[in-house]
This record gives sequence, structure tokens and C-alpha cells, in this order.
Amino acid sequence: MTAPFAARVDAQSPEPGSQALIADRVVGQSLPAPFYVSQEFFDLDLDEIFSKSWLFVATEAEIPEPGDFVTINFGTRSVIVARDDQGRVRAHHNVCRHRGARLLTEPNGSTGTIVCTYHSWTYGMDGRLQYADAQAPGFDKSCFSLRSVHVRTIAGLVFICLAEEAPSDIDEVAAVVEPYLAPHRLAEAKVAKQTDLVEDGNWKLTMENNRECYHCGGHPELLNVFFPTWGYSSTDAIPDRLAPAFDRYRRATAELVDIWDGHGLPYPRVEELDTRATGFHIERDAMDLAGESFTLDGTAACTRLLTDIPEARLGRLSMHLQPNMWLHITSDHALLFSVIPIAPDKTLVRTTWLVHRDAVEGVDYDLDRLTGVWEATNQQDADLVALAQQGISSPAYVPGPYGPSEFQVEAFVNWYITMLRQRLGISAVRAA
Ligand code: 3BY
Ligand code: FES
Repeated sequence: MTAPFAARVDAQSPEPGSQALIADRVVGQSLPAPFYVSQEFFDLDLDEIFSKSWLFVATEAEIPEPGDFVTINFGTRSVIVARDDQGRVRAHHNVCRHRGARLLTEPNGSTGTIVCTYHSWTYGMDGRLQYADAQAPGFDKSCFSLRSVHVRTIAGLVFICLAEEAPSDIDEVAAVVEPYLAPHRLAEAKVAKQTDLVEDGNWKLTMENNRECYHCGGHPELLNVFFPTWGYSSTDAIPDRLAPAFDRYRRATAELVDIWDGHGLPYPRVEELDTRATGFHIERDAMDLAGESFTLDGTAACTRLLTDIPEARLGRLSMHLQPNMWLHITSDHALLFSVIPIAPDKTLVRTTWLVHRDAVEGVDYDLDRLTGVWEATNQQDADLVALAQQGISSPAYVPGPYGPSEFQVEAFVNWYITMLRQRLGISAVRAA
């Protein structure tokens, strides 16, 4: 007999068929269709990936002053990321401690206190309950602070983790990436533009698409400055069509290494995408043409540089983090991407362009020139992701092989499957 009031469980075990798919994943191949199309895997991804990993959610530049906030939703979970009166970045569950109403409904804004619409319970930006009308004698406000969410800032980037216990390796990752990021002074930058693009595909297809440049022929604007050789680890694997680009890449890299060394900028590639809970990659890389920025001729889009280093030609700093971010930083601006699942076949890609806080639009930069290359690239990526989702939704789809230049796609999928296995207690059927 079942109990009349069953205890609430946060996550269900996957169905046996899904467990078998997780156990049986074939290394080097794209995933079977249910991972991309089923509601069950979508829910599992929210519970096991997005609720237990560190997630990139905002930049400090979006909440420069006390009282500034952004809200961000992962399925039914909504989080307030705010700057408190002491200037610290805080994260709280967006759920009232009275009878649970959603508190802040705007995607961003500024407020002195967080006031619940329902019965006016009022919280400070630090999450403490300040006011609750008409309570019984002895009511202790200190027992009803907002439930906090782990938050961590790294060189101006804001990460949260929804788990009770967050992966502890974030400290190790921060220690590696901070010296790369710090010279770009993102915490002191300002937002030049932010766009939200909804892609008609599963979030994993968005991530997989980002992790390779095999498809970069579809990005004519980007390819003016982004070397299509990206992802090819040895000359053996380079197709003939890429040989001229590879020659330019080698020359540009040799010149940039001198510049990076001259300014003490770290540049070696660190690749730990599927060997830890907070999988990441970071490197400084050369860019084509003028090598300064993501513009059609490669020259800086913003004349007021982000860094104090008086050198526009720095190539790009690239960082990839599992499960939901990547970034590019050039001398003049930073480009941050965060990926938020909406439905099995819908994904939000948020792109944020940062420039120096004193840079003036129309004087130091033209917004269309600053954003044009990646606005075009994002739309092209969205179209490719939609095509992938459509094909994978056909019963005719069977998983296909990754080539050598798709090694970061394999790393992403391997990280994803490894996390599901660890967090659900599922063993691999075959040895990797
Ligand atoms: O964003 C990246 O890291 C690049 C852009 C093109 C493909 N991908 C590897
Ligand atoms: Fe928020 Fe009642 S639910 S004050």
C-alpha cells in the first residue's frame, strides 16, 4: 500500500531505457536521439547538470551598484543575482519564505529592497527578511531569510551553483583562469549590448556547435579574423583547403607570443574539459588580419581599450566552461555567452558585449561595428542548431562519428555523460 502522503523527492531516477542509454554511450559518436528530443532527458539535464554544476549567469558589469539585480531561470528554478548594500554579489532563490510566491519577475532592474507582491514580506538585497506585517508575537524574522544559492565571482564573471553542496573544484579552476582574465579588468567594464537569442534546438546541440569549427564555413563574417584551423591539433589532420590559413596562423602566433610575453600575459592552453566537475579550457589565440578584434578587418572596434596595456593587437583570450559558457576577450572588448535550456528543443543564448566603462558609444565605438560579426555568427549558429534538431528528430537519425577537429565536442559529451553517471550512480557498460 502506498503512503497517503509520499515524501517529496527532488529528482526521479531515469526510466530503465534512459539508464541504459547513459550506461551504453559510445565514445566518439553523437548521442542517441532521446538525449536531444525527450522531455525525460530535458528534466534530467535540469536536475543533474544545471542544478549540480557551476553555471555562468551574469557579469558584474550588469549589476554595478548596490540594489542592482538580474533574475535567471533554469526550468522552474528562479534565482536572483544581486549586489547588496555592502557591494557584495549575492544569489538567492526567487521564492518568498512566506507562502512561496515568486518575488522578482523582471529579468533585471534596481531596487532598495525585495518586496513580495503577495503579502509584502520585504527582504534586503542580502536576503534577510526585514519586514513581515501582522505576525504572531514571537515571530522571528531571522528564521526567514531567502534561501541562498552558492555564488562565486571570478574576475568579473558571476557563477552560481544550485546544489546544496557545490563542486569544490571551482577554487582550482579560479586559480588557473584568474591570471588570464584579470588583465582585462572585466569587473570594471560596462555592458555595451546584450542580446537574447532563442535557438530551436536542444541546449546540448548549442554547446556542441560552439565546441568545433568544422562548420565554420558557415560563418563568412567571423572567418575574416577567426582562423578556421581551430581544433586541428597537428598538420596531419589539416585539410588542403586550410593550408594557407594554417601558414598565416603560424606566423600570427609567432608574433603574438612575443607581444604576450612582452606584456606578461599568460597564454598556454589548459584543457580540462572532461576531467573535472567544473570542466574548462582556456588559452590565448591568434586572430587573422589586424588581429585586434572581431571586426571585418580585424582592427579594434573600440578605441578605448579594456586593459591598461597599450597594445591593440592581443589576439583573443578564449575560455570554455562546462556546461553553459564560452567567451572571447580581445584588447577592446569582451564577449560572454551563456546558454539556458528552455525546452527539449528550445535554448536561450545570451550574448553580452563589454567595453571599458569610460568608452562612449558613437565616440569610442560604433555599436553595429562592435557587435556585427557575432550577431551574424550567432544567427548562423542558431540556423545550424535548428537543422541539427530537425534531423535528429527524424526516426532515420542514427549517431554519427566525430572527426579529430571535433575533439571538444567529444569532451563536452564525455563530460556530460560522466556527470550523469556519477550523479545517478550508473556504471559504464563499455570501457572508454
Ligand atoms: O566560440 C568558439 O570558441 C568558436 C567560434 C567558432 C567555433 N568555436 C570553436
Ligand atoms: Fe510572499 Fe506572502 S507569499 S508575502
